[in-house]
Amino acid sequence: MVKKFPENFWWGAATSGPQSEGRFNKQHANVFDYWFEQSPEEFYDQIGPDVASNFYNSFESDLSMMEELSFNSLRTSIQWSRLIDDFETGSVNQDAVRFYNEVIDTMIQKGIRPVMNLHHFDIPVELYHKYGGWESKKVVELFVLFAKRCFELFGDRVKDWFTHNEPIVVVEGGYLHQFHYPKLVDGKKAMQVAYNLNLASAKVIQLFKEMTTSGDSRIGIILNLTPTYPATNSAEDQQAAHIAELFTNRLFLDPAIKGEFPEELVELLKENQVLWESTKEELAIIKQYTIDYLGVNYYHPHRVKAPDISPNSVGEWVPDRYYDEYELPGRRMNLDRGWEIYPKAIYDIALSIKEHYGNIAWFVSENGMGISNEERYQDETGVVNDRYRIDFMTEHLTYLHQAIEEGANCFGYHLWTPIDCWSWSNAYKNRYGLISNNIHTQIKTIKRSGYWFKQVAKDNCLP
Ligand code: BGP
Repeated sequence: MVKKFPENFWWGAATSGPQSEGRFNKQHANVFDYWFEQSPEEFYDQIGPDVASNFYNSFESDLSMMEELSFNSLRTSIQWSRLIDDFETGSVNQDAVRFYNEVIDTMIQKGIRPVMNLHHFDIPVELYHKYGGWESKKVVELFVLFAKRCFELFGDRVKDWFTHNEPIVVVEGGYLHQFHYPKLVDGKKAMQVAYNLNLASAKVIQLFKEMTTSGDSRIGIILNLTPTYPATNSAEDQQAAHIAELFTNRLFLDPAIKGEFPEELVELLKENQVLWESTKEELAIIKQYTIDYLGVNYYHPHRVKAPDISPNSVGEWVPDRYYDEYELPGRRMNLDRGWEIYPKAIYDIALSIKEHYGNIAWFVSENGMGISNEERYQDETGVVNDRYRIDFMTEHLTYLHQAIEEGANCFGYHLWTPIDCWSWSNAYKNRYGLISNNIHTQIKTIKRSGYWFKQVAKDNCLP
């Protein structure tokens, strides 16, 4: 059977400012720029974000390659630390305005819909040092000011906006598991950061609604959803999965779509004295200003079992005390990234959005496979023969197609990522692109998966 996708389906890919642009002409450092300056040895091969994939200098030819691959849309982000000169007044940097204007205009000229995100793990480090970053409500206000500048400057041409990418990663990486700056383990701070990120998103949506008069502009949030599967059907394992689901997915999904935090989660945080500080006025904003549509990043499932040690044990309170990770015997793994490959989860996500979240419009905003040493798969002409990535996309898209046939309201698929790019502390270890990037010469070459993607996007159909 031919697997045709809905009309006007978004075909394209996602990247972010901090991972693609490079630090050229950037006045301020974000937390990752700073972390690399302080401790380059903590980054794979000691490669930092200085050049990234050189998008700042080569966006025209990069976008031409994406046009060649039949992209009709591309998501990237505007860097707060590039656009704004003075965070308190919101004065803008003219070079950055010129750069983002040119990028947006070039995308439109090439028939590539610009999809813009505002925060992709890249808070300016100055705001961390001065105010404690996302722990502070002052920073929430400054983020709204940054968003205001973005809407004023680019809102005439950019119709698709997102407030955050994967905010739970800021919480987990920065405040629970130490893989993002500031690398703390502090449950109380983590929960305040989670609340403030939700508040920031709602406040930006409020501003957007006040500023936008035309009906064709939309705003949402991008969440990485990791469906949680219990190891067994025992009541204990199911309860562990239920709590994991509250923390990893519903902490952001419920306020974004339903305008409120799950009651059970709030109770649990209260009992443990780690509930965030909120006001009635803020909660009213979160209630009223929910998203128009949702971006879902999906990479891997989450499998859990009841914890070996009692959740009531002493020590720093962290959400992980309610569940242990569980390795399903025989699971398929991408060993390079250490993530399980489980395409059916994309179907489960789609049906869960349909059943529990009012079938809100959504798209796959990231999905992808990071592989190291891809040079080993180059053929004699230098093209990376990445059959595994084609299989990966085929399997995920097949499940997505099935869900759409069953009524899922999904309007697009973006792969992570168009061109191999810099990836946080893993730097250039794992490659995800449809286009390879030689990091020494910055020469870019379409991979076999790129040609495959081109055909799929053109036909709006799986082969
Ligand atoms: C997502 C992020 C991206 C990207 C991707 C790949 O979580 O939104 O920025 O990095 O994951 O993951 P990684 O780079 O960690 O391999």
